[in-house]
Amino acid sequence: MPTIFDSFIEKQQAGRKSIAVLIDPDKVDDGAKLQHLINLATENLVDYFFVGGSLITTNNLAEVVRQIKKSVTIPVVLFPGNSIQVEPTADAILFLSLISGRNPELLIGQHVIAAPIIKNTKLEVLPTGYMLINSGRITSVAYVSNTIPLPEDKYSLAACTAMAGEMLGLKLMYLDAGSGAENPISPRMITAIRKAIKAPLLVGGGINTSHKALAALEAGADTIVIGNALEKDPALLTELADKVYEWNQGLAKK
Ligand code: 1GP
Repeated sequence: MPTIFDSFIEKQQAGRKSIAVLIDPDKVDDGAKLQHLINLATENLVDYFFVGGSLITTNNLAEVVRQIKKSVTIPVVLFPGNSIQVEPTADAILFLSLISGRNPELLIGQHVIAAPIIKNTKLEVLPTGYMLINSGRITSVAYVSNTIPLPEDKYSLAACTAMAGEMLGLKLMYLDAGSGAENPISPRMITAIRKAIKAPLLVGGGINTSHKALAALEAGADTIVIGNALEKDPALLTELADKVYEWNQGLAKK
């Protein structure tokens, strides 16, 4: 049976772009709101749900995963902010190493704590290089992770960071400007990293218009991750999905 990693590779090899909807359990305060988003994601043939956040205060991670899984077959991938965000009923976990930072806890420390717990689950482990790129102001993830994001105009530094992550065996690369970022990651930065590595490239943070989504795809992103904007305007998902669909049909202006 193909794994979730296989699905990233297959899409990448076919030149198909994908969408991941990020659900921050702290921001879905009621089941109806979450259900609306789940239904929209299904209608729009979204590829993945990512679930997690820098800080979860509501203790509802398991409930969010349960509600998604009972409604749809879209894979649920954990996007953990720390080692306690391991929910065995999800399908996979982004095993994130925060390679843009120099906080050993997020390079290897939390992983040691989480490894034996994950080992006892059926979660598919997706070794992922996680790179924070400066977006103009301090984001929650930069603050909570106690790391300095890569400067947004240091293309070579970012490319070498991604390259090193890939050489260390990381299978996916996730470039993040941080949830609700003022500015998404620039196309120039995405292209610099795209040229440096072969791994599927996930890009998120501050993508709140279809124009920004398309710019990220054109620059070389394989998967765009959308969270914050949908919490405010779930209907935006249809617009974004249309762009990805057009791209995948070869209709998008290049
Ligand atoms: C954040 O990349 C994700 O870690 C998504 O960002 O919430 O800004 O869409 P947004």
